[in-house]
Amino acid sequence: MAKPDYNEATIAAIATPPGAGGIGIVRISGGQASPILHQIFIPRKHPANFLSHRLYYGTIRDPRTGMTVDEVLAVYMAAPHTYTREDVVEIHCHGSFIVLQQILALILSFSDTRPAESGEFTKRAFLNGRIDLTQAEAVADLLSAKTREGASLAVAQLQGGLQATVLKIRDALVAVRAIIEVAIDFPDEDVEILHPQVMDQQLRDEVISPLNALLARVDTGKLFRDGISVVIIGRPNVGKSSLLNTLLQEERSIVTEIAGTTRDTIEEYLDIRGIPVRIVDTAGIRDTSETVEEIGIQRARRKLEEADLVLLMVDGAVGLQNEDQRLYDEVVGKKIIVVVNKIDIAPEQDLSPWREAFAGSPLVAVSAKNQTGIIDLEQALFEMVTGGIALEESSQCAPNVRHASALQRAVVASQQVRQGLAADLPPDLLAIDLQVALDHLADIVGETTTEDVLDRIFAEFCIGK
Ligand SMILES: Nc1nc2c(ncn2[C@@H]2O[C@H](COP(=O)(O)OP(=O)(O)OP(=O)(O)O)[C@@H](O)[C@H]2O)c(=O)[nH]1
Ligand SMILES: [Mg+2]
Repeated sequence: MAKPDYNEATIAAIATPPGAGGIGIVRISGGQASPILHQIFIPRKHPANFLSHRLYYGTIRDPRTGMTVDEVLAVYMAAPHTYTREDVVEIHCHGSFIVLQQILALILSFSDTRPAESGEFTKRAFLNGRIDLTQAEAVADLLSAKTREGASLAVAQLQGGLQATVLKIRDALVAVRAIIEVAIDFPDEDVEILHPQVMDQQLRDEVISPLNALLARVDTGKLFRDGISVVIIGRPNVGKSSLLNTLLQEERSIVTEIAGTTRDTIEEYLDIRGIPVRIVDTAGIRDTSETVEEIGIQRARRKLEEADLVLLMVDGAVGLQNEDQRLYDEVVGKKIIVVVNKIDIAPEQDLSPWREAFAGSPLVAVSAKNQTGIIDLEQALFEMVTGGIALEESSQCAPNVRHASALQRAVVASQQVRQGLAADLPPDLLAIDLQVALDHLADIVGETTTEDVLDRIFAEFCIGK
């Protein structure tokens, strides 16, 4: 991959989120960082030169008007021991959007300086070789993590967990390639250079099996990173909104004894044992001639289509209705948990009729009103989406979808090398498939990744990171 002329312009951006805050930070990276600091920052005590990685107290002043913009703390960090490996300056000012904008505008008024694109600081860290692509992706994952577990996965990857695993597999492939290259260079050698069984075993144990182990963790990664969408459906008045409120521990949805209370879909976010869950309360489904209610029911059905998991709620107090059965038949094929609600006033505590009606789906009895059975419900949900594997057991490496497709291709190519060995193919043909496998691994860490893929990855970042 050719390195673009990234180091030409100095970039600057506000690194803290919009809105008022105690402190706001403007960040500069590139060759102009230090000269700009010298021109706009007046330290309280005048050092001849800023020492690297020291915080200085002073004011930001517009050199053309002499106007003071803010009292700040400023730090100059000399390359290469910085986030981007370029000279970096950070100005910590008061967290006022106006002040931040003024300081940024002042910086951008210097020549060879431009606003940073989204993720551009991290992109420079990657292009300048401080981090690999999996680590750059981990930065984005960390910033958007919705649960502690999601964040811990991202941190492990940021610290090179995935990179180290991939590079170890690559070393094993390189070792196999070295033997094949000797065989190519000395075709007439009497001694047998290729030991097909040994190489086959090496490929199986040190390449394909660890690649498959990584692939097995893709779903776990996706689950804890992206989360799932859960929809509560059921007849009117069974207690769907009450369940939403209980799960959220807040009176989010309106609850009344009138059937048809919820008209629109209501979406909220939950953390269920580390899984980010988007939960949707819907209008009770029934035949109705009422226009607003009918639109609400259509929306409920649409949400149902997008859902990863359905909580089908039934009313334990009134018993099984034909409509419950019809709804179940409608969603069958999806991940379903049947929630028997109002167990506190159910005439019958025996759940077997319900189990019979909804055989094949886990069933939990709750009282949304009294908040009982909720832990069981969360447990059933967790088991259904994780298959019961906790995050710790599934290790700290969790490839994303981009990694997964490269890993998959590397497995296919490595299998082809094994088949070639079995068929006694000449070493130069074996070398071709080996190279394909190596290229896919290089793609994961970002050595051969194309510009448009990089652009897509960094476009997902926020400005200032
Ligand atoms: N005894 C008892 N009553 C409950 C329970 N859950 C809900 N209710 C009551 O049932 C009625 C309907 O509750 P909602 O949560 O509004 O039901 P819904 O399914 O959202 O109803 P719609 O929005 O009309 O579809 C209210 O009077 C609740 O207080 C429960 O676990 N036990
Ligand atoms: Mg409701």
